[in-house]
Amino acid sequence: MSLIVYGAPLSPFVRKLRLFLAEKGLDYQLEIITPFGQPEWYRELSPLGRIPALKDGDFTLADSSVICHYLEEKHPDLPPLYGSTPEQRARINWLEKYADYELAPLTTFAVFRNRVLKPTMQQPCDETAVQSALHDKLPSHFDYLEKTLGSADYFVDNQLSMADLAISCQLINLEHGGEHLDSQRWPQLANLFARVKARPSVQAVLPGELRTLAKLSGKA
Ligand SMILES: N[C@@H](CCC(=O)N[C@@H](CS)C(=O)NCC(=O)O)C(=O)O
Repeated sequence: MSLIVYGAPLSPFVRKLRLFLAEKGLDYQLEIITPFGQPEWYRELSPLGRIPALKDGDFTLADSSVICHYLEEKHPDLPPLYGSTPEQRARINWLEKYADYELAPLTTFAVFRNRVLKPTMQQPCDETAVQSALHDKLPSHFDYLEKTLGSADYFVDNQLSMADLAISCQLINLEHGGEHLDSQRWPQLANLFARVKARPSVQAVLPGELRTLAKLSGKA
């Protein structure tokens, strides 16, 4: 039976799961659930009401990282995205957590939410919070990531992993919020982001996201 992903395309956590599935070559159906005004039954799948959630036959699960770890273990025959040694796994888990818990509050919940989502809900954009995220908080995270990446093509042992996908997913929401990573200041990170964005897995979802974004902002 095919997998069902519940969520909405502009969420970085839903995107992370979709990229993971595409990179693994696993088929799935996307069933749209937005973060707001979810049906009551959705709480059975995602007790905190967050997206994404997954249905695999009778088995259901919430949280992008938990879901991806589950799928990684369930399909040991497919190319690993969480590394193949304890050291690689630990580095990848660290960087995924870094993206989800350090970058996301800034790129997604400050920049993207204020610039894109709030106006669609007739709420004012808190531009002070956006500017603070951009100028006071994000630069030190980008400095750390630039240094960690060094001259490698990918974050962990120079192979595509969840670390690259999770960080790129946050950078996509930054772009959806109308901002770009400064490639003069963080050239390695910008190159990695361009490399990940060019992958077929990302190209399969990004045009649809851009169309949704244009509709939300009244440009389509
Ligand atoms: N740790 C969760 C975070 C998921 C998350 O925060 N999703 C947001 C949308 S981007 C959401 O559903 N927010 C609704 C809420 O918190 O009520 C994961 O990785 O799946």
